[in-house]
Amino acid sequence: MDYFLAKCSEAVSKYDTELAASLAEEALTKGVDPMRAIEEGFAKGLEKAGTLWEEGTYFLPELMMASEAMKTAMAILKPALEERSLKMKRLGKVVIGTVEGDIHDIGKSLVASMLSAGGFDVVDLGADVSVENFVKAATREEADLVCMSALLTTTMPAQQRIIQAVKKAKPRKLPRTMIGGAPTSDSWAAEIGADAYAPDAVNALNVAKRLMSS
Ligand code: B12
Repeated sequence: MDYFLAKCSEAVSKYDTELAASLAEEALTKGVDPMRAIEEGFAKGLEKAGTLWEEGTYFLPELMMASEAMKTAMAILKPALEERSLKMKRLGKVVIGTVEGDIHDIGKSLVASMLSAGGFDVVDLGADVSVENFVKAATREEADLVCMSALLTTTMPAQQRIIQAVKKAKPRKLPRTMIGGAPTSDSWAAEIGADAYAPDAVNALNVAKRLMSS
């Protein structure tokens, strides 16, 4: 298993999209937990590609190709995650997106998949989502929870603007709010009035469940 997960990681870090796709298919036929294949396999490869980029070994095109390999694998595994979700008790409705000015969507998509696999109905707004579109979707969907991802220090303040705008819009049902993304933290959540922060997809599901029951 560890060898298989290491191969998944390497396919992404060496930006081999074809191999990543065939390993994702293999994970399905072998019955590997799709979330495990993503978190302990493919995502580790992206982390490695990120480190190589930070060191100056990789350039942006290589990092983008590694991201594509990761996304291809995730797309193949997604139906298996959704199938698992259908069997679960519904926990609430989530609106999720990456904030405006920020195109990093891999972590956000992972959180969306995890929440969906855990029994939430998830409306994924994508990346670079304006404050206005977050508010519109939260109101339209009567969301229980609004989740905001930011990967850049320069885009973190948009999380605060969204929280304020959602409150100001006074939707019929005021949703709870959860933030995440590498530069964010518990203390940032407290500072901007978010109900919660989670460091990764697994914790995001646990925290979201807790928010729904409190
Ligand atoms: C892949 C990547 C890219 C890809 C993105 C592809 C895509 N479609 O997403 C590309 C190449 C396009 C890219 C572009 C840029 N990037 Co970039 N990128 C990364 C990298 C290497 C990995 C991010 C990633 O996907 N990680 C894997 C996922 C699974 O992890 P994650 O995103 O952290 O998500 C997890 C948690 O944070 C959490 N989480 C995430 N969202 C949410 C939301 C909620 C609600 C919750 C609860 C939890 C949660 O759960 C996730 C799963 O466990 C990071 C470095 C790093 N180590 O983070 C830099 C990084 C984020 N990028 C960086 C930069 C500077 C840029 C660019 C400005 C570069 C440039 N000069 O053009 C542009 C930005 C463009 C823009 N306007 O957004 C910097 C940001 C620095 C900063 N602090 O501001 C980083 C940190 C690299 C660095 N050290 O310099 N990037």
